[in-house]
Amino acid sequence: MDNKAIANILYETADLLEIDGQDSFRIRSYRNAAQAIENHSQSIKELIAEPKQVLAIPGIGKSMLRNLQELFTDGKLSVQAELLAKYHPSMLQLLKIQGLGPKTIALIWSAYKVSDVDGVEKLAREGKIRELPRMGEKHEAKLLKAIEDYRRISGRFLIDAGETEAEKLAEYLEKFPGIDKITPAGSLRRGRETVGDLDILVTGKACTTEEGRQKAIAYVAQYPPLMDVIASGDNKISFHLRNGMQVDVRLLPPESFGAAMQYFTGSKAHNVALRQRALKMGYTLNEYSLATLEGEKPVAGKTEEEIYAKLKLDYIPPEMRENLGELDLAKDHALPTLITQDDLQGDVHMHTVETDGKNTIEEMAEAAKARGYKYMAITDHSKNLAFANGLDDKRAVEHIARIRAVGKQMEGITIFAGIEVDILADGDLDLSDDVLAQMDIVIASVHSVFNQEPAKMTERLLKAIENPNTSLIGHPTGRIQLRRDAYGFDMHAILTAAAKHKVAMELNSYPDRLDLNDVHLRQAKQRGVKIVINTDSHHTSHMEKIRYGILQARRAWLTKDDVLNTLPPQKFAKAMKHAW
Ligand code: DGT
Ligand code: CA
Ligand code: CA
Ligand code: ZN
Repeated sequence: MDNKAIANILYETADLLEIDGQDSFRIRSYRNAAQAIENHSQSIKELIAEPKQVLAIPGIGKSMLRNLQELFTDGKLSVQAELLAKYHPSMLQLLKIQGLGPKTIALIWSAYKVSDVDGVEKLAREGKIRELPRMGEKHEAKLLKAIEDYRRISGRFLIDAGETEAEKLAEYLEKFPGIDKITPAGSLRRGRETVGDLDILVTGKACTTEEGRQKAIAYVAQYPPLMDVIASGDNKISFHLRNGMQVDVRLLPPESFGAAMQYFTGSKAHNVALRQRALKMGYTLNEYSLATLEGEKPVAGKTEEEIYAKLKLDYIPPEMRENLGELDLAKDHALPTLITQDDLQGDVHMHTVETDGKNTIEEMAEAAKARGYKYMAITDHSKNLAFANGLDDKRAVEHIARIRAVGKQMEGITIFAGIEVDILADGDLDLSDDVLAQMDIVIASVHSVFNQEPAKMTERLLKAIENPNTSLIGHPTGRIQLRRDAYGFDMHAILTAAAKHKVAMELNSYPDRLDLNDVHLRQAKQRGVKIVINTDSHHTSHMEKIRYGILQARRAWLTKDDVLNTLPPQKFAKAMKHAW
């Protein structure tokens, strides 16, 4: 459980206490603790063994400490569990609807005893919300719109949320005797930027008998974060987690595990093409095995590798399984060698306490070094981003000096001095040319005026690319997954200009950005545009998010050669000055 997860539970509990009409002092103590934990730079999980250190965090008193201790020993908070039992866990989803706060939810509950999204939607459609005190037709219409938005995005979750839930569930499943292998399949294994539901495959001795499976399924049904069971059968159980995510758990005998992995990893389009190939070769392929058409004699099924091999194909990495030509390449032994995390020699988009980051230059550099990077760059914001305390020319120059001084002292890693400079509405960069020219790396990004006409936005980005100081364009489309669409512009024109001026495009690995995405990365590669994979870390703990970027790069079939931060330090520095 990381700090963010703990903070979420405390925020939820505060909301539930408010719905329950408890005193404001108690509610505030939960919100304050949540905020303090969210922003605390050390992990509570590690601190919890030292109660004094936890108590030293402002906003955390003795009773909150007891809550945290309970959270780590029992995996839940009894205060929250009791409230959820009283109001039903579906209340947590209601709280996620924009503009529907604890006060209104409490009103709805006291009048109608309804605590779920479907129920509230029905009330609104029947005109029953407007009858509540201080509510009117306008509120009702707004609420319906908010429910619609919630439905539209709540069907999918960010890849890191999917991964976290899969890991938590695996930890729980591992404890069941006779289960010894637990693997996520589906879109999560293919590294898609968002996941619909989780597909978890389980095998072991317990999965080989009906009795064993029934016991295992009963165990899964006791999983604490489970909200409701959707369906349960002989070798499968589907359920919702309290956050609304659907999970399908399937129990397989070991001899079918590879076939099931192949089938449930998908994608559906890849599977259809693979099955056609199997049929042509005289086999049938399903989730249990690859078998001869005649006599149905299994010839492979224990591992995915043996299935692809029997079909005379090289092993296809999950990220490539979208039926975009990968089968032909596998047949001709021509699959690309996809980039891996180990190929990266540096991460060059990071913020520090000087603007809106949480750690110092030294702390970020130490963390980058600990990851084994040969180089890294500090790229704080420029003044246009006032709420982030962005740098003006003078502070930017002072900051470079500080970055270079730290670089001199540290051994084993090169620290580049850079900036993430705003691309202003007219395409000018936010700092003067001679300051930008002193930088090793200039990341130019759009952070404001997102709603320009596409033609205007294209012009704006072209101007930034043509600026001789620009090394790369940061998070080029500006989308925030499940929240904000990309701003409109002519991607083709931008990529063509980037190739011409040798300006790189960023693949920002932050899970809610993943920008450029897999589709755009493929277009960039086709036009010879080079990519830089970064994390945009605002905290040392963010650097591990690089793996989500790597997954997208692999989905776009990128190799080491397509990505500039696989180069050694000197060559990389030249590439940031348009020489590659
Ligand atoms: P998602 O959950 O929307 O993010 O995407 P997936 O790919 O995880 O899709 P899901 O959960 O519906 O199914 C998991 C995998 O099971 C899918 O990638 C391929 C396989 N599968 C599901 N339905 C079919 C089907 O009708 N035919 C075939 N051949 N495979 C299927
Ligand atoms: Ca799925
Ligand atoms: Ca599924
Ligand atoms: Zn940015």
